[in-house]
Amino acid sequence: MSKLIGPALPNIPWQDKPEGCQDPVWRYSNNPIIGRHHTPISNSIFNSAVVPFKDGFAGVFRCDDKNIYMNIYVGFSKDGINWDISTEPIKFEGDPEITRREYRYDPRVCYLDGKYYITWCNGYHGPTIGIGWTEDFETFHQMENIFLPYNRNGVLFPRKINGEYMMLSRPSDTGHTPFGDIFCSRSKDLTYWGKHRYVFGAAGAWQSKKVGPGPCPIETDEGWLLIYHGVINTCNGFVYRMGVALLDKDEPWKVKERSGWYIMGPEEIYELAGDVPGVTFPCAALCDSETGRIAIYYGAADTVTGLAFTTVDELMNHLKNHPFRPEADPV
Ligand code: BMA
Repeated sequence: MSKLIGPALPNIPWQDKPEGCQDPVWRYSNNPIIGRHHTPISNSIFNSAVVPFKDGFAGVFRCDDKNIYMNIYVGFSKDGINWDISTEPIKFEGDPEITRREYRYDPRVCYLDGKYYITWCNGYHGPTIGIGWTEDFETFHQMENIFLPYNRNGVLFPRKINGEYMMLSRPSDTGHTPFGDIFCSRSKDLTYWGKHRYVFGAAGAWQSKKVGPGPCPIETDEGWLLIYHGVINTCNGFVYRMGVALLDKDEPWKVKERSGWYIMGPEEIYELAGDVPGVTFPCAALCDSETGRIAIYYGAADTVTGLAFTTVDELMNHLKNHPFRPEADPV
C-alpha cells in the first residue's frame, strides 16, 4: 500500500473500478462531463484544470470560442462533475505588456502557499508559460512569463522542495512541435527561474515523438507521481496517450520509474472523433489521501472534457508490472 501525502478529499468525484476491468485507469460512465457546446460561446472545452475550493470545486477551463480564439475561463461545481462555466474569459490584473492576450490555453491550477496559481501556455511572441494567481477565483493577477518562448505545459509542484519552487515544462517550437522532453526548473520567488534539469524524454513507441507533464505532481511516500502525455506520430497525425512516472521526492528531476505501457489512450468515440481526433490530454488530478483515490480530468479530441479514475496503488502497481525497459524490447 502506497500513501498519498496531502489533505483528505471526502467529496472527490468517484466511481469504483468496473468488474473485469484490467486497466489501471477507468472512465466515468457518463463521459464526457463537459460537452463542446456547454456554454453559448464555446466551440470546445477541454484540457482544463480543477481544484477543491470552499465546499466544492473551482476550475480554469480552456475554451475555444466560436471564433476559435483560445482562452481560459473560470468555473465552479459542487460535485466536480456538473460545472457552471463563465462566458467571459478570465481578466488578469497586471502590467498590460504582460496581460495583453495573444492566446491562452491548457491551464493547470496549483494550490501553493495559500494561493491558487494558474499556469498556462501563453502567447507572447510565440508560446511560453504564463503564470498568475487568485485567492477567490474572482480577481486574478498575472505575473511575468516564466520562460522565454518557446515552451508549453508549465506545471508547478504543490510545495517548495528544499526551499525552492519547482516547475516542469516542455520546451517547444512555434507550431505543432515534433519533439518534446520534460525539464525541471527551480526558483526562489516564482519570478526568476534557473537550474534547468532534464527529467525524461520521448522514447519507446506510444511516447516516441514527445512527452509533457500533465497534472501537478502528486506527492506519495515513495516520491512524486507524475501523470504525463506521450505522443506517437502516425500516418494520420499525432496520437496523445497518458503515462505515469515516479520522480524522486527531493530531486524530482531524477526518475525512479516510468511506465512502459500507457495508462490510458484514445478509445472511446469522443476521444477518437472531434476537432483533433485521437487525443487524451490530462491537465488536473484530484486526490483523496484518506482512500488513495485519484480523479483525472482530461481533454478528449481537443473538443470535450472527460473524467477518469485511478488510485495510488493502481498507478504504483502499473509502474511495477509494466516499467519502461527499452533494452528488453524485441529488435
Ligand atoms: C498540443 C496542444 C494541446 C492539444 C494537443 C493536441 O500541442 O496544442 O492543447 O491538446 O496539441 O492537439
